[in-house]
Amino acid sequence: MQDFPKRFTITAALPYTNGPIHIGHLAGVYIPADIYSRFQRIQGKDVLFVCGSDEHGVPITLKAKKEGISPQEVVDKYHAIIKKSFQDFGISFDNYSRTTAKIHHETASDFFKKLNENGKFIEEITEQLYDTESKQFLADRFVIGTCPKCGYEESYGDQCENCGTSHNATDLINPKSVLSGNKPTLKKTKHWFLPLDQYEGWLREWILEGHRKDWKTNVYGQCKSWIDDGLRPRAVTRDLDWGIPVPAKGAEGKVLYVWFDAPIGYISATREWAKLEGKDWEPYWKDKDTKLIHFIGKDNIVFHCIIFPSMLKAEGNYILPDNVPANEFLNLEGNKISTSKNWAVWLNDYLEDFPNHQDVLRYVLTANAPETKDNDFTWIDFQARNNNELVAIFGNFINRVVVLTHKYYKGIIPEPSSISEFDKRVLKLTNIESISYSIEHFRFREALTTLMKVARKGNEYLAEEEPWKTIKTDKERTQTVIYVALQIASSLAILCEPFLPFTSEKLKKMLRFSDLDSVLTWNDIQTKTEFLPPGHKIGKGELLFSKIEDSQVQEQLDKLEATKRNHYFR
Ligand code: B3M
Ligand code: ZN
Repeated sequence: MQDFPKRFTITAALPYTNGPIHIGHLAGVYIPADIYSRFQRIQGKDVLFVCGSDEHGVPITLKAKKEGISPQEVVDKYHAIIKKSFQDFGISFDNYSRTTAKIHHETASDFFKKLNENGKFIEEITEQLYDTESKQFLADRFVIGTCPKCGYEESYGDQCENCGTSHNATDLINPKSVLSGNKPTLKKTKHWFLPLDQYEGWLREWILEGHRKDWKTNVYGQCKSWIDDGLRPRAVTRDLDWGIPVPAKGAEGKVLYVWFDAPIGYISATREWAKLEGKDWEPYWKDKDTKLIHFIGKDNIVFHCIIFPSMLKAEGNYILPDNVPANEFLNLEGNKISTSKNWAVWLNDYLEDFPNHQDVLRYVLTANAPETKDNDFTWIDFQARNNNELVAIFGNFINRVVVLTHKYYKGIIPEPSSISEFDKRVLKLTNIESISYSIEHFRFREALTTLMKVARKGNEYLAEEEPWKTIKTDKERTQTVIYVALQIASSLAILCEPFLPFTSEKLKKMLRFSDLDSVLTWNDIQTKTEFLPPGHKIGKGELLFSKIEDSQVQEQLDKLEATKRNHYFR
């Protein structure tokens, strides 16, 4: 086994706690992160996979205002819903924390203090946008205006959702208060700035020279464009009352910018986990033998590739991300997913309509993942992939093997007579190197396609060998064929774990892996061709997947139509 890296710290973007999560979140961030984490774990790597709720920032405040409740009530409500959705879908976090946790407030405060004490900030009184009617400074999502880089007219104060650029609110052309609709005035206030311009040379070397080959082209390209445009100091404090109080003199009434505290949330989640587990958190963030990987959506690239690494660099003791495999966006039935327009498939709703169908969604979202470009989720495609791939190929193959084993051999693996060259080739077809390679390079769609090829081969093998016919004419050959097919079924049980954990679990139970002398691992697939020995008894078959009917698809389409009538064209 490889020695490097010694361990993995894998993070998935902290979701804003202002609503439940939807398929776009799952497809872009959490499924890829989970596949990667599960894959590294089953290879015996030391993996820490963390996430948590992002509970500060303007989106929360706005939601609280809208619902007439306090920000704390908002985050308590959605933290519980989001946490449950992740559990329901088998996202295997080692810790799911939250940024209102005490340990996070301490960690983020200490981080700020250290940078402040070491002179890493510029303190400056500048003019900021102010809403005289609401008596409030306007930063981040409190203000929209035209993006100075791309001309998009609804850019937020801190970031343009269209081109991904991050800017200062005062850079917006024609700014407008989200609270009153008024044109803001300017008012003087003091803030702490991280002088990103001082990190430009270093960023250029670290990213543009150091990661030209291994970072995804979309990620690399965005970083290059921002660095080439020139970086400027960015305020890391805000005049708001919801957030982590700025631990400095003269900072009363100010809080840390949400994008300053949120990524530190990865560190707090690690510390919280270590405390619970009685472990040391520091190697996961400070040891050079640790690979740090951030899974995010494309709108978070600037924060994870430029700002957070600059903060880590300023602190001085931390490792930097080895890779930031950001995905593009998933659309729904041809339109951009939108929380405010309710144009989404919410995970909690999905499970009500499709109970126990977690793996189906995981499958479809991986097969259709927006890895290199935006992609579209449609219910017709969902149904087709379930019925034509999961049911007709994977499920059908497993079902046939299990049923035939029971029918001909009372569920006991038969002794193969002679294994032909053809059988040997079939047994070698698990393509594990190729699946591993794809996962290691964050190409999860490709990995899943290869996995399905194994199931397809299994199906074809049975169709060609026709054991249901040979049982009458050639008993010995039939034994070999069923034996070989059972080995393929076993390798599928292991190989599908990162992608379809619930199916893997069911299949392992069906094949009674727990009765084997030793635990089968991912690496066994590489080195062995026999996983279930002759004489091993398997359990009763149960259907892994079931057909999705036209009426179920229609129901979902009707729901979306209703949403369109209610919100979309308003
Ligand atoms: N909450 C943005 C988002 O949900 C933000 C991610 C934080 S990761 C440190 O898109
Ligand atoms: Zn823009």
